[in-house]
Amino acid sequence: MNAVNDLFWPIHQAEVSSPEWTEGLLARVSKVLSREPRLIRLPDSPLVFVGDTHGDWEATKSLLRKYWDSPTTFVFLGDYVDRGPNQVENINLLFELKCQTPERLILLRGNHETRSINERYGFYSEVKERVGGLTEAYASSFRELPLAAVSKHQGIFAVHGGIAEDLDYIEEINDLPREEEPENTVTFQLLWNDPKEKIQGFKQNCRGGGSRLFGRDVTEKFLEENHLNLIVRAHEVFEQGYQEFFGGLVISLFSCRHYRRPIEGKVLHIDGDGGQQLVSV
Ligand SMILES: [Mn+2]
Repeated sequence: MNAVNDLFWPIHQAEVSSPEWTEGLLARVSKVLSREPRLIRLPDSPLVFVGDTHGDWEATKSLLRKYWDSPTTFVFLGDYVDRGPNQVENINLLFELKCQTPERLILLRGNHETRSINERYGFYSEVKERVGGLTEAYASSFRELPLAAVSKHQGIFAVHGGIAEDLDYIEEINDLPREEEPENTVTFQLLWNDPKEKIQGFKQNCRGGGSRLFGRDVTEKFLEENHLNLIVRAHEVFEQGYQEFFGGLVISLFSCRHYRRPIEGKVLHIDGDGGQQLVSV
């Protein structure tokens, strides 16, 4: 296995943000991602789940360094770009590592890995300024990102937003189309939905666009029918970096440390015996 410093070497070079290098990287990663199913089956190794990073590549690097030398599989829950200080570095670093070690690093899609959102929240301005006209190439690579992951061994379902109204069994995720703009309602809701205490079923979400809030009853039903016991998701800012819902059936993570205000970013480490530990970034 490569030492982590070797893996980081290209990202320290000025040319990492050159249009030529980035263009090649995006072509390589698209090919790697296109071979992955929409629903990733996680290995029985220890796992570390990472919430939104939004351009906080210092957080990303520090996490990779912390767990790289242990046999840990990294599951990033999406939202790598927009808003933060080093968006191109953050996504390019993760994409380079994905190409080099595809099994160790699972990169799920967040709602920010979408053209219409990148046009509004800063990523495309950074891309145009730093790496030229590669917005189309980023959009094509984002289309290939898997939508969810499952650890049958640990009973964990991982997704950026949450469960979706018309999704009964997780295997159905493998039939969802690869779309640059998530128009399929199940795909959209996997990327956009939020858990909410004290509601029943699915309700309208103020995020709009067809996104929904989901309550405890539908969460319990989903977990039971899929023989799972925990949903790990991201997508919402919490100052302490995480929030539990429904008595611990859902854990929400936020792993970047500046998001309009300082945040204590957290990740969730699951050891081989299922022990859960929330760790500061
Ligand atoms: Mn999000």
